[in-house]
Amino acid sequence: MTPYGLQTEQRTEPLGIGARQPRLSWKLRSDRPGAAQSAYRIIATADGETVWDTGRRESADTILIPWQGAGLRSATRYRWSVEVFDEGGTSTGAAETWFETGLLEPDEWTAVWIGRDPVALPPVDPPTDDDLVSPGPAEAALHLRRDFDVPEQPIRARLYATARGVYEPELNGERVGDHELAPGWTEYHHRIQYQTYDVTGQVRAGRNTVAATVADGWWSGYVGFDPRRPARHYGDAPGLLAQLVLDFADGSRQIIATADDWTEHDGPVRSADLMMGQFTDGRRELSGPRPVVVLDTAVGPLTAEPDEPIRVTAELPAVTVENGIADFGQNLVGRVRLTIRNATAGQRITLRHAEVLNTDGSLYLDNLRRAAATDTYICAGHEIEVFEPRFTFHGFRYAEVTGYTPDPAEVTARVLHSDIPWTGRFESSDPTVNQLHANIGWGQRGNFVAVPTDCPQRDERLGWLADAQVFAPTATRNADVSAFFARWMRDVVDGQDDDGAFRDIAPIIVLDREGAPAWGDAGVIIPWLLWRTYGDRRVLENSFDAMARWVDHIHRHNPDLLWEHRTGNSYGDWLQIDAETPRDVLATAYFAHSTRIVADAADVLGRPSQRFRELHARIRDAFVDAFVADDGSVKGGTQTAYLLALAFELLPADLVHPAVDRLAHDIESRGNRLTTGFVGVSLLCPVLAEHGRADLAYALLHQDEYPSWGYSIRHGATTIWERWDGWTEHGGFQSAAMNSFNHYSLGSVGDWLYGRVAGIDQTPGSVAYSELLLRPTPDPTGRLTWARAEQETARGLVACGWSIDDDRLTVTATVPPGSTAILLIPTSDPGRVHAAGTPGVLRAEPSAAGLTLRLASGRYTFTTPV
Ligand code: RAM
Repeated sequence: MTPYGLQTEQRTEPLGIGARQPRLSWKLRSDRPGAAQSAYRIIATADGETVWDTGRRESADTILIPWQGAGLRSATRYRWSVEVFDEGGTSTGAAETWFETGLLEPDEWTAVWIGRDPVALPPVDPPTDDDLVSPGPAEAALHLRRDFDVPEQPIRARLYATARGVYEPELNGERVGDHELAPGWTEYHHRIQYQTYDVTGQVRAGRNTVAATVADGWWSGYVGFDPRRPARHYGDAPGLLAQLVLDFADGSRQIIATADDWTEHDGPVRSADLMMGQFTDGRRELSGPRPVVVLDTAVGPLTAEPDEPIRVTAELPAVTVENGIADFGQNLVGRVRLTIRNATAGQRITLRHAEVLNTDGSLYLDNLRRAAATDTYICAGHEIEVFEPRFTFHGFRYAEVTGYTPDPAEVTARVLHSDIPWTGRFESSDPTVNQLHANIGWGQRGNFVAVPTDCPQRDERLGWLADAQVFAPTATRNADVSAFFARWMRDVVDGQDDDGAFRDIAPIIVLDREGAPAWGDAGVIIPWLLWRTYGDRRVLENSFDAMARWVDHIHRHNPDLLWEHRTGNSYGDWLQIDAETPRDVLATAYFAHSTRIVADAADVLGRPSQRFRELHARIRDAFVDAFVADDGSVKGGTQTAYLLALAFELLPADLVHPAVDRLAHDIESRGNRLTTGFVGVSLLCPVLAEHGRADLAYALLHQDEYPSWGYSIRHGATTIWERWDGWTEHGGFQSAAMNSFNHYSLGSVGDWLYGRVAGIDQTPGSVAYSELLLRPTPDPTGRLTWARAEQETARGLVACGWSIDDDRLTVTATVPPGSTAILLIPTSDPGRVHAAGTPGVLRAEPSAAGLTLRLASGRYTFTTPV
């Protein structure tokens, strides 16, 4: 049994953390059935000295163990190792890793914010209106720099930096780090993240130059659908804060920090905006120098970046370039890199981006609304020049290149997103189901850009809460989103208003109103999900008061327990198909759901839960009294009305079956078609499968008539569409006013692909997959003949899958050390499963549904007649 995947604060080897009591985790692997950790020993060192030694601790814990060593020092590299002891008490392996602290004390920042003096900006050579695609007075990106001398090469050099805007640092003309669009987007009024870069190899003896280019980004550019750039959302102009710390062999230290002795310039980047695009004049040298202005003396609410930054994670070469349009074969998020040969100086090349094409082969741009998504490059006239905009991003599959005819091999799409470690894999025998899974994954990549966004292409790209909460369970399957969501939860909590209302979006810009049912509820649902999935108690603790305040807020304004008042901009089951679920039904169901979660969270945290338990029981009663008839029908009668009542366990036991039958009848009477919108769809297949109708869940999965996932795939979708009818044979494109082809919400079925099709889930009381519930579900329609999934969970690798071959069912399962599993093998002949005597099988119980096995950790294969 060996430890691997060591993490500090849910990250691998993080540079520059801010936590004073970081939490340490490791995973375990073993081929031996029943392997489990009985004890561990952590030893941590800094500068060669031991700062923490737990000794041998009798404990099975492997997740998020809080630091209890010596108080952490700033800017210090800590190494730690863990040795693990198996269930027999034998030491079986060790592994080591490191983390490094950032600047832990605010007074360690000597840097001040600097920016451009608007008066000093010479009126020469501003871009003409014709040059600029963005309306409004876009300004050239700031270039800020300072020369400095060092006597010798430092033994250690770190750059701590951030921007109001988005920035890219440089040392001696070379790029520093691999962050994109740093510092990302947070609720800037509460917090701006700084980044830490190891630049030891980039500083040399003698003269050096530290510099950064800063563009508007989320700080002062266009964000959301409010074209307010001139008014700016956070501040008038971008700025930089940077501190380069050099340590020399003799123990001395030199600090070069942003101050009034830096200079300001503008260079090739004439304008850059996340929505509008970037205009670069390759002919331009740096202007200036001009003096900088100190923006203000306060350092501001800085925090260390707690999760992985945005990075370029993949490159996709163009599949074809026809009529000037490059097709990358995949709707993605990022930007184009173009290699240009033998251009003339002043030659103008324009790139426009689109997700889909019109029938005449031209770019379909209407759905971008005000996002110009256009990059322009004026060539310098070199033999070879490479253009890639750095301070913008687009959602696109196609890029139209005008002004130059590129070689397809020299047009590349560079994919960028928050670099959440990819941890999941799902595969099946059906290419359409695999394509659906791929589309869901691409939707996740493209919309996890600093915050979880609704869409990446139009003038919106906001952190919509409902989208995030319906998709979050799927997101946790595909990737380790623990640190990503924990960070965003701070924005959600910071956004809560004085009355206790969460909002529709976080960070808050453009919309400043109370959250709607299923939207605001994300503030309760996501911390609970992070606890359940990752065992992250801290995020639950940090969110709990806000969670309780949300439920109290709804209760206070709805004393009769039906959530009818203060529902914000109640969106209902957003983008459903001709099946309006009554808003009070949806809202009250969510009120009950959130209240129960708050009660459960209170129990976990050892806080009083009784008040919430009672409230939950009363909301349930009120729901049934108001909306449920004696025959099991639920007001509105929509699929989503039934799904909410069933998923949130609001119905009396005797009405569950009648309600399931009504739900099934509605689906069947439409020819196995769904009507669900964002809210209902996340519950659809899971509820059907849970209530014995896996046949219908699979029928919906395989449906390829409108509306269905299969329909979009049959029409070429490579991401999940915002709307079932984004494009239809009967109606063409939906209204361009709201028609994204890359929205993850309707992709929330991904959770069910892992959870039920392949079969990886956990029992209700399990935390971080401590007790697996493995329920591989062969396809009653017969279309799938096998499916399997793998997930790198917080404890280690979990896998489950099944295949049917010649009337024999084979089920495979992997249970990591420290976990146990309940595996349900669906067979009519439980007696013929060769399970007895298999090492690791703790118990076997036949039932009508098949054979239930209780398993210790290990790898298993079982075969049985179907
Ligand atoms: C749209 C967004 C988002 C949704 C809201 C209600 O504008 O794209 O997906 O949550 O509306």
